[in-house]
Amino acid sequence: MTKTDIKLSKRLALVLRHRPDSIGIELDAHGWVPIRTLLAALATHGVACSRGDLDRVVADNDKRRYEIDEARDRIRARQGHSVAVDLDLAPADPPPRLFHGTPRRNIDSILATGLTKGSRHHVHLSPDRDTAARVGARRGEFVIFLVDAAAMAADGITFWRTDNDVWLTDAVAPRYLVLEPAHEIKRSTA
Ligand code: HQG
Repeated sequence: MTKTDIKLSKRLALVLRHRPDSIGIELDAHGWVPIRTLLAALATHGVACSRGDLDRVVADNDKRRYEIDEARDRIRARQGHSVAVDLDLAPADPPPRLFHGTPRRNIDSILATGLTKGSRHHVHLSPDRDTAARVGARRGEFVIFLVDAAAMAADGITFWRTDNDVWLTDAVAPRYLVLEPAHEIKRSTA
C-alpha cells in the first residue's frame, strides 16, 4: 500500500467507525453510508478520493476491514465501531481456544479485571496466534493471552464472528485467561 492509501484507510476507519460527523455524514443503523455521500463529504473536507481509490483501499486491506455492498452502492466497516451500530451478527460457536494480543503494560490490569471492551462495542479476539501477535504488535512490546472459549461457551457466554474472522464477545473474565507461557514477552517487529 502507498502512503497515500494508508492515510486514506486510516481516515476511512475514523469516519466509518468513530467520527462520521467529522466529515458531516451519518451512518445508518447498521453502519452503512452511500458511497456517493461518503466521497462527496470527503471531497468537501479536502480528502481527494475517487471511486477507484476507494475500491483499491478496500480491496488491499489485509484484514478486510471494510465491506462494500455493490448492489446498493454503500460501504461500512465490518467491526470496531465506537458509534452505535447494529452489525446484524448472528451468535456463533467459537473454536475451543481464541487468542488476544495486547501490550505488555496491560498484563496486570487484564489479570485483575479480565478483558474489557473499552470504547469499542466488544472485546476482539483472534482465531490464531499469528493474528493475535499482529494485533499486539501495533503498540510495541506485547504478550498473548489464551482465551478458554470452550469454557466460556459452556458457561453460556455469547460469541459473534465477523465476516473477516474476528471473534467478538462482551468481556472475558480473568478465570478464562492464561498468559501464553512460551511467548510471554514479544518484541514488536512493526
Ligand atoms: C486492552 C484491530 C487493560 C486490550 C485489530 C487492547 C483488532 C485492557 C486495548 C481490533 C483491558 C484496546 C481490536 C484491561 C482490554 N486492562 N487493558 N482490563 N481489557 N485491554 O484497539 O483488541 O485495525 O480497542 O488488550 O486487528 O487491540 O481496527 O482493541 O490492547 O481486531 O481493523 O485494551 O483492532 O483491527 O485496544 O484491537 P483496541 P484490540 P483494526
